[in-house]
Amino acid sequence: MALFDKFKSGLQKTRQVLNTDVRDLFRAGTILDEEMLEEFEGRLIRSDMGVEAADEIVAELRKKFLGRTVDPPAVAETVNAKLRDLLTGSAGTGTGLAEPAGVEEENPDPLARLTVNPLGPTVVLVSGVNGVGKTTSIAKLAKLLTDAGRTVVLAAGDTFRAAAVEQLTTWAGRIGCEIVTGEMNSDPASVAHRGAVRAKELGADVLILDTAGRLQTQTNLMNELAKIRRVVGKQIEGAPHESLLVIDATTGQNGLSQAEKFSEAAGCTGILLSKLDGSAKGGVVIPIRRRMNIPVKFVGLGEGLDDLAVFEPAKFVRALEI
Ligand SMILES: Nc1nc2c(ncn2[C@@H]2O[C@H](COP(=O)(O)OP(=O)(O)O)[C@@H](O)[C@H]2O)c(=O)[nH]1
Ligand SMILES: [Mg+2]
Repeated sequence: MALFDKFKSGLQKTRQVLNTDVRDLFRAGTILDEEMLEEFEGRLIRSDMGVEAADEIVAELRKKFLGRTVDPPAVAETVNAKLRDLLTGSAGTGTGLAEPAGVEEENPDPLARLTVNPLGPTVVLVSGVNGVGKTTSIAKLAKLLTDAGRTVVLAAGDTFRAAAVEQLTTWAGRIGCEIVTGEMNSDPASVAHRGAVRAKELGADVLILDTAGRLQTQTNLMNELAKIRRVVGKQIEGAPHESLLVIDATTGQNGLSQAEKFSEAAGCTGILLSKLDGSAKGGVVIPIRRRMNIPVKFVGLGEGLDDLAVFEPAKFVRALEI
């Protein structure tokens, strides 16, 4: 399936919520009233786009259409335009993040989405809480990079879970990339260290470090993450160049405060939003953009190896269009 179609089907539930609601609520020929707007706002909020964004969309509809005869395509277009604005415009915290706004390519180079080390392997540290999809997403990212002609080394730094190491080893075999593993319960920093050494030996483009799940309140585990950073930084100048925080889209807004704190504690530079497929909470991309100081760089669209896409706001909005 083409990437865009995957994107579209991944966002089907979110789109359905928006689409059905516009048609249900704003029927052709009726007069658009305050009650309709309130009902619509409630439904927007349920897509987890956040109260502020929902407010803005509804305010726009009120300004343009209140008390007038409903023209459903005009209503839909206003909602779409506002969504586009919220994701690609200067809305929100306005951090001036280097997000490709209007440019669209079928298959953008995944490496270009990372903060690249021009002098050697680019080191990507992946962290987040338990079960959000770190290990799976790492395999998918390795596949995406390999498909784009890059050489990748994986370091299986979740030494707590045998299953995580086995899982990643199997995927590495399928992708055809190297993997460095350690003994169960060994120091993940030593696995990261050996990964960095191996990546340099091979002249690899990218080293991706898996880590065990943790909460930002678990001081010893957060210190462990800091140690991993120090250790790879000694091997490779400036490493980790990219620190990706994995957020599970199905947790929607609930996961967000937690992610904000985690991101600050771990010095994250990008978000990988997993499990966007089948979640009706795709709207969560909007509050992520508003509240977090870092961009969404990749999105997970399923459990398979090919189910990861480079995140581009313009494409996201187009996939969401109602
Ligand atoms: N539907 C869906 N499931 C995913 C996605 N990413 C990961 N998963 C599933 O989430 C579960 C936990 O994934 P895992 O990578 O082990 O999480 P980790 O504990 O953060 O490493 C597994 O069942 C994965 O198949 C995704 O993008 N979509
Ligand atoms: Mg894992």
